[in-house]
Amino acid sequence: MKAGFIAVVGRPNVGKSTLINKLVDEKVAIVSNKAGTTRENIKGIVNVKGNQYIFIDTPGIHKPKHLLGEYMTNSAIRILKDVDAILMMLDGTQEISTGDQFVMERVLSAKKTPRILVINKIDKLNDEELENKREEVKEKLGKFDGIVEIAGEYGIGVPQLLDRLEMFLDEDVQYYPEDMYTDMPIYRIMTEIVREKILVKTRDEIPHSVAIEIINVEKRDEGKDKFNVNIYVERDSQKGIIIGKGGKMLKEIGTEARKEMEKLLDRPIYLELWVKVKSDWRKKKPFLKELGYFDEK
Ligand SMILES: Nc1nc2c(ncn2[C@@H]2O[C@H](COP(=O)(O)OP(=O)(O)OP(=O)(O)O)[C@@H](O)[C@H]2O)c(=O)[nH]1
Ligand SMILES: [Mg+2]
Repeated sequence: MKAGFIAVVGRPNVGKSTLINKLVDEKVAIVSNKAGTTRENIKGIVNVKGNQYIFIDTPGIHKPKHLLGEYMTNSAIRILKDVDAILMMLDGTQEISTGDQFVMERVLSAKKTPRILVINKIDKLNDEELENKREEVKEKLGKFDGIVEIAGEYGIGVPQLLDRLEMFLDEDVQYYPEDMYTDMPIYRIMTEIVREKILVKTRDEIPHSVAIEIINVEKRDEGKDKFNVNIYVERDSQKGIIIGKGGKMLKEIGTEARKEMEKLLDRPIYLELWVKVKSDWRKKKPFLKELGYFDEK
């Protein structure tokens, strides 16, 4: 078997996690239309034609405003030197920004790592727009070992991407068993599911101010296991928004999250959600560590 590690990096919201899920054909990473969805590195393992591709989804690289943001951006940058190839992703529907150029500088500084530029969301571009994008890439970005055009959400260009990456894999190795598609612990995936429901249903600063923690699991021989889960927000006003009028919002979040968790676990569960205020938790290292954010992944 041939195998290798491939980092997927880019600005927030360009579609990194969507591509990883498509490649793995499982939902390993949560996705939303809000920038800053992914908070840590997540492996998505793909086995095809005797090749093992270990993709590493990373948080969108941005200028951090707090300790959590610093951890997020550093998680992406830290692994660039340790992988066999880097995919730097652009949102093809947007002009190349200083944010993209900042990502590129980081990618170029991992001098020895091969790098492929991925233009994503081409489903939204016509031929002329795509041609203009190619020109813009030539003008504004540095040298890459290849350019691949995809629409990750629809799988367009994905087989070609895998073919393009084959040459970067190492011979005669296999890093993970063939039935393993991620290194995310199942409880971590469960907390991410709750976070995704909140991300999708709320706006403004709420999505960024939320953290999820499983506090306790009551195992019951007869009947369903009960998961007690805390939703942390930074202020009282945010608590009110998450709970909603008469508890409506929290109920919706709970129902949607539970259904997805049950699918993941393949059994019915009870899910009890509690909303707690932890002021400025994104700036507090001990609490971030408790949430698992300062592990080297
Ligand atoms: N039209 C179109 N939209 C896409 C495509 N891929 C992703 N998207 C959308 O882009 C948005 C962001 O997707 P994510 O996968 O969460 O982006 P990300 O790069 O992981 O974002 P962060 O985790 O915040 O860094 C979502 O609304 C996706 O549905 C695509 O190929 N075509
Ligand atoms: Mg993401």
